[in-house]
Amino acid sequence: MSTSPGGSPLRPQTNECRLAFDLSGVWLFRLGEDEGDWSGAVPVGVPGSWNDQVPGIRDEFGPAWYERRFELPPGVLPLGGRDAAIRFGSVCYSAEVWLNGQPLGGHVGGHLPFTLACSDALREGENVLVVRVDGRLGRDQVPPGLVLPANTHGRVFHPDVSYDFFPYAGIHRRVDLVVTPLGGIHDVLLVAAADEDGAVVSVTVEAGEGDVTLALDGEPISSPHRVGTSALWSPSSPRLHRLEVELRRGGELVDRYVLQTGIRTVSVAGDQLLLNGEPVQLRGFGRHEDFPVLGRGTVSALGARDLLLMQQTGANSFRTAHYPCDEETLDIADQLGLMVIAETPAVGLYFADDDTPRRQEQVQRSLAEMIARDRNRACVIAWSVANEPRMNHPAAAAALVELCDAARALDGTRPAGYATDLPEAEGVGASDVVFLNAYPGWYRDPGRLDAAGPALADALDRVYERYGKPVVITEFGADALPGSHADPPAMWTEEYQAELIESLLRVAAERTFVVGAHIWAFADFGTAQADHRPASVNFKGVFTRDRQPKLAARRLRELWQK
Ligand code: GCB
Repeated sequence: MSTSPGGSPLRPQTNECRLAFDLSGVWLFRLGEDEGDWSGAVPVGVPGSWNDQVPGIRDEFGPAWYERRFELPPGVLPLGGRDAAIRFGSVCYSAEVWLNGQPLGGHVGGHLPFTLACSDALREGENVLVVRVDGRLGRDQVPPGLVLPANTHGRVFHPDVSYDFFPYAGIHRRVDLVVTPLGGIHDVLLVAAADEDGAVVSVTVEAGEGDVTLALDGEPISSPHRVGTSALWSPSSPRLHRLEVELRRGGELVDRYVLQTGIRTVSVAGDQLLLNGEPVQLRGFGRHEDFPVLGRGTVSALGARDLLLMQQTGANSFRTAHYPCDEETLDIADQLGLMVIAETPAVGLYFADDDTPRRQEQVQRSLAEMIARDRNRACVIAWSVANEPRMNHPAAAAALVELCDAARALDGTRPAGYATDLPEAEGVGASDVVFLNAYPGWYRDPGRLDAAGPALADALDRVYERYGKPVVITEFGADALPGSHADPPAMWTEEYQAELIESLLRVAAERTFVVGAHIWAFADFGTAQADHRPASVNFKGVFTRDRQPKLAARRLRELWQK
């Protein structure tokens, strides 16, 4: 896992004991193998990918150098009984970091936070933070790039990725200087067990020496603690609570951490998915983090727009395809009551080369980092350990079973599984809920709106017959070029997309074991170049890349709002 002062996975926050000082803003940027001279550097925005921000370097993946100069807020130095660290929300793909010339360490893998201790490097006056970011593709990476054709889904992209989104590089999320008390609160875990009268909440705190006290919404509590049904989190009542943890030594307050969270349970019973013991149906989308200019850089305005549009459309859930999403987006999901399937960055896995062991180790690390980050999230109701792994190798099934087992070992309170386009392959039974990706009427029987429904029905019934488990259709859909129309509907038009989605949703609704349907995708998104991706965009969005509705969005509103 990430290096940090004591390795705490807690998200930074500011209160009388802790400081999170946002270093986002304008940084200096240059491409180059070595740090060299900064005279040719240009200003760039962080968070943000560099590819669509700096003209002319779309297909450059580094190494690149970032620099940020900052002065400390008052009272940071001398640190005294405190530790300082720099926390990065996500750097794609790997990072090495220096503060005032001192190496702090690094991290491999995007979409997840890492924290590097920097107490000895901080100084009064100007501090110089330098980050080397390497976004070059590689077969030992997750997701893998430069994959030989035998190990891909048969599509050729430039740049050479085997997955269907642009491999944006850069500092993609917030960067914070974090100051925390030495021997303070290291981790907090809240687990709920629901029954007819509400839930029993157990809070586990890992902290240095001293007395730990808990308060829920301002009232002192001890663990375990009972709450009534009205306290539970659900899409119709996304109640959030404020859990305050305090650590005192000799009566003195040493540390305080506030966890804003919902209380709810998720389980699988027979062919149903239960939230707080009640069957629940997921309606929603797969969502990429993608926007013009920003690339994969996250801003909370976009997270808010997306999730509010989802809710307005009548959706109650989404999958963070194909990597863990930004923490602020999860804050918004918690507040709106949207249920989230959180996915690792493991898209395009295959098992046929010497790089496989290193790649799998990286998946395991990302899975552990994602669960450490998100396990207190009410909105996160399931883990997806991978998307569409290639299953044509004898080692594949065991590797997927191992990943699902690892997710359950790290967090026994949520179902785990992986999204598959090969539901008959060995290993699919390792999923608690079968996550099925299927493209009838598009990749299969293209242009055949009449054939799509029966094909999906057949696929679903076979999956259920084989596994007897609940099924979420994690992907289905069609590309629609915005403004493109045809009567009768034809592929790539808004009519075709809307008709296909409507007919497949009908097939899903006829089956009680289908506990969810997520349309691919929420919005159009940037891809690498390919003959099936006009203008390097995947047009399966129900909203355009700038978040305007296509016909399908309006149709969904009618269907889902009922
Ligand atoms: C899939 C992939 C997704 C693609 C989608 C498509 O099966 O999981 O990453 O974007 O198909 O549109 O081809």
